[in-house]
Amino acid sequence: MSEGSLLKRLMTNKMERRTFIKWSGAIGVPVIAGGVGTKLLIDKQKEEKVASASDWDKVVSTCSVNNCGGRCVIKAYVKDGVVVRVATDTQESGDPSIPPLRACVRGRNYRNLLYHPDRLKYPMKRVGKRGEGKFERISWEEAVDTIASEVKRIGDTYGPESRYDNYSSGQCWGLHGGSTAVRKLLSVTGGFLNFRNDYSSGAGNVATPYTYGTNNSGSSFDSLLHSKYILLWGQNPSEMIFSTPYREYLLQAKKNGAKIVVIDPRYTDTAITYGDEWIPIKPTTDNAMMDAMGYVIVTEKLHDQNFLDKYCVGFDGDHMPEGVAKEECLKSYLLGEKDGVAKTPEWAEKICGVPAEKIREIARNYATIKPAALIQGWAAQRQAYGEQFMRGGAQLACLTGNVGKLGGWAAGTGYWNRSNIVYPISYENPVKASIPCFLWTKAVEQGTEMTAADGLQGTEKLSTNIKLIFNMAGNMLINQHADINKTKQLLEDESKVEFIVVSDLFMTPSAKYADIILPGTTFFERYDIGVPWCFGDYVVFGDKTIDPLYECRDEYDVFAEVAEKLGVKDQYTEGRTILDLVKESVERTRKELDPTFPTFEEFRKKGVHHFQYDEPLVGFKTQIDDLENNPFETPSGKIELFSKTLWDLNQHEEIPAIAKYISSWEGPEDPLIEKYPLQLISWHYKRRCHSTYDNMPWLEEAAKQEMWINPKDAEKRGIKDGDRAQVFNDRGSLVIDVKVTTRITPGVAGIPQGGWYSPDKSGIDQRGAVNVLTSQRPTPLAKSNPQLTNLVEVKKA
Ligand SMILES: Nc1nc2c(c(=O)[nH]1)N[C@H]1C(S)=C(S)[C@@H](COP(=O)(O)OP(=O)(O)OC[C@H]3O[C@@H](n4cnc5c(=O)[nH]c(N)nc54)[C@H](O)[C@@H]3O)O[C@H]1N2
Ligand SMILES: Nc1nc2c(c(=O)[nH]1)N[C@H]1C(S)=C(S)[C@@H](COP(=O)(O)OP(=O)(O)OC[C@H]3O[C@@H](n4cnc5c(=O)[nH]c(N)nc54)[C@H](O)[C@@H]3O)O[C@H]1N2
Ligand SMILES: [Mo]
Repeated sequence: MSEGSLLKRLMTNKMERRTFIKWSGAIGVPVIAGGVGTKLLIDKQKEEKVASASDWDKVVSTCSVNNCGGRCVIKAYVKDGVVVRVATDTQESGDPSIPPLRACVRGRNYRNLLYHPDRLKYPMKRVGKRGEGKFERISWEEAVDTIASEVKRIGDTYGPESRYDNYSSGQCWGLHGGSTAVRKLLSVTGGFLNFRNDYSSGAGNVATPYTYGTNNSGSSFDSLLHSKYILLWGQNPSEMIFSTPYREYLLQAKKNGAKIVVIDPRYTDTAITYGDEWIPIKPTTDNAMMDAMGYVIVTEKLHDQNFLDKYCVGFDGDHMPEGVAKEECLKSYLLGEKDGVAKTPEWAEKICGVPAEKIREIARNYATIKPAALIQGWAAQRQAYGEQFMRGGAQLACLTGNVGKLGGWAAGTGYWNRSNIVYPISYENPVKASIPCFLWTKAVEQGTEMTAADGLQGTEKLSTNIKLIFNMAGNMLINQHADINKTKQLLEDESKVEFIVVSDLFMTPSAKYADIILPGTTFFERYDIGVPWCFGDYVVFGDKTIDPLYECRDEYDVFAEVAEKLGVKDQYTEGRTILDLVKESVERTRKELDPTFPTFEEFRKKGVHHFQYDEPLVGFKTQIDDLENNPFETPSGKIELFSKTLWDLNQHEEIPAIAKYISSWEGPEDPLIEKYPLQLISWHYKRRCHSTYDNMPWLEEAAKQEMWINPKDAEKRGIKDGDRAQVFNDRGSLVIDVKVTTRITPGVAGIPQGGWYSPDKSGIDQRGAVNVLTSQRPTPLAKSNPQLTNLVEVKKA
């Protein structure tokens, strides 16, 4: 089928879903779309003829820039302008230092994304009440005109602080997503209210630097080949992709004989695949176990006193900052010298549920089997007191002297960048004010009342509440932010936010709250460069595989037209197209950063560029090797187990100077547990990237949207495996299928995050959109999202 006839059929809107699926499987290689069972698939494969090179015209290397930590190679097989097949990187180099950049189940689904019959096809404007979901097709001209006039009107009426680009991560690992584009536009037309931080590791991002002076703790994953003991604390790389090659290194580490222990309320795919042991724990209580491990390590004299003396502030009374009493030190806290509570394993067991003897064993192993890597996931810091979790892990790494050592790991949040390229779009926002990203709803409601205590920076007061929101490739307006019901009410009031622009590929729950919807392109339909997360030492070329379908357009180009209407096109584009941006990035990277970086054409042909590093990156090695010349970036120049800066905030109950267990609201010790007896967590599911791909039946088959609860909790409620259940608290209610399984700790319910909010007439969500149950109360220090701290009750639906 030629591109022309495909487009024609897609555009007539007459193609039924079934016809479409049939068609999309018609060329050469089997394609699986909605509702095809595995058995059927196998039978079908037998019948298919083997694909051969004559079935396609070219193979193009490209890359998604969604917000998952991996960045894999996608090979698109194109025939007559149609992507007929996708494959991935299968190159087995035999060199464990360069594992192949293989796509996961989501990556193998990308053709279903590109040709999904529900793609947004043209710009639309809202015609019903906001949130009602009624829209009318408009021309691009009207869309551009409306946006230009609203950007101007709202800026003129309320000032630039009224304009906001919401956190959104659907396109954030490339050069030119919608957010980058709109921020440039707003910058050259007066500015916009900034946000800081993210929803991923927000508490950790702020907390870890109080210990280490930076968030760049941790080491590159190839260093695990040297580890003898690996503690994956709330980390689940089998499902949650942090880095594409991570799992290969973990596997290799296991083969090398490293013992791997997983601490998680769920018996995860990671625990099954790599774990020698699974330690179930109650959510929000990790710091109790950490404290008890510290107690064991110190009382059994397994701690590295030399390391603590030389590199750290605050371990014992002899190493305290001036002006602070000796008994405020970490050791004194662990031994209970001041509060009378020794942080024994028996003390911790009552809180976190991990048997005291097991805590002892893990503490001893972690302190004696060296080098040992304690790697922390981020879910346990998406909790009410998430700051403590991140600093608590770092504290253990220091007690055992595992920092700065090959095969060790400094714990903490753990970023590091090994894939430096030049980002060609830069802008200077004339507005200096910024809010923590999680508090955007507060800035809509009470922006002018916000103060430094709410994390407002760059100004003492905001002159206005948020009045205009751009939400580019994100589902944060509704789905991914906490407390959906509260947010809905806020956005439905058209006198508050006066204008909302959403760009997306689908009519998501957030898109329904738009005033103007822009139909975006997928990565197949544009040029880009994909950059991996933490420690990824490569970049992937994002080749434009086909022209945009329907009337879909890149945000960069749309805002260029808006800029033209506002008379600032040159400032906005600086004369560059998207292709120019990619070329500029390549050329400037070669010139400014890495002369071995390929030329544009070479990069395009190779698809991937690996940066060369002679050895693994070991976090803080330079400081540990030579502290005098390389102090830590903390006020004292040392690792601050005790932070004088935090101490001086004088909020010791919720923001202590040393990391410690704080009994959490909506945790197991909150009296509210009488009414809502289950702790509800969510996790990042293998079948989605957040909410992205929730509408893909093929992936639903790979991993279904369902809630895990333990047989003990199910039995009490008369719930059987496969039943539908209602989950509720004071904030909301949802209905979801239940998986009854011993893979989750009793007292805990788990729902994979990212299901699309789908309320029935009475407002009860039918898809398991977990954020109808979550809270907007921020963490104390970072003002970040505690979206995993929730108490709920469950009943049979
Ligand atoms: N309860 C709970 N809530 C959470 C979390 C949790 O663990 N639990 N996790 C939080 C975290 S860590 C994060 S990062 C956020 C993520 O939240 P978001 O940043 O909102 O991420 P997504 O839900 O993936 O939304 C991305 C949107 O971009 C669209 N999109 C994808 N590709 C493109 C493209 O090329 N062009 C355009 N125009 N659109 C595109 C997708 O269709 C999707 O609607 O959620 C947070 N929310
Ligand atoms: N497949 C896939 N990969 C992704 C993403 C995705 O949506 N899908 N999203 C990406 C993004 S933006 C992010 S920020 C990261 C998220 O990375 P993380 O935040 O690390 O991932 P999660 O899956 O939320 O949580 C990891 C594990 O922590 C467990 N956990 C939950 N609460 C607690 C607790 O209180 N204590 C302990 N010890 N464990 C707990 C969960 O059961 C889960 O198995 O993943 C990235 N990778
Ligand atoms: Mo995230």
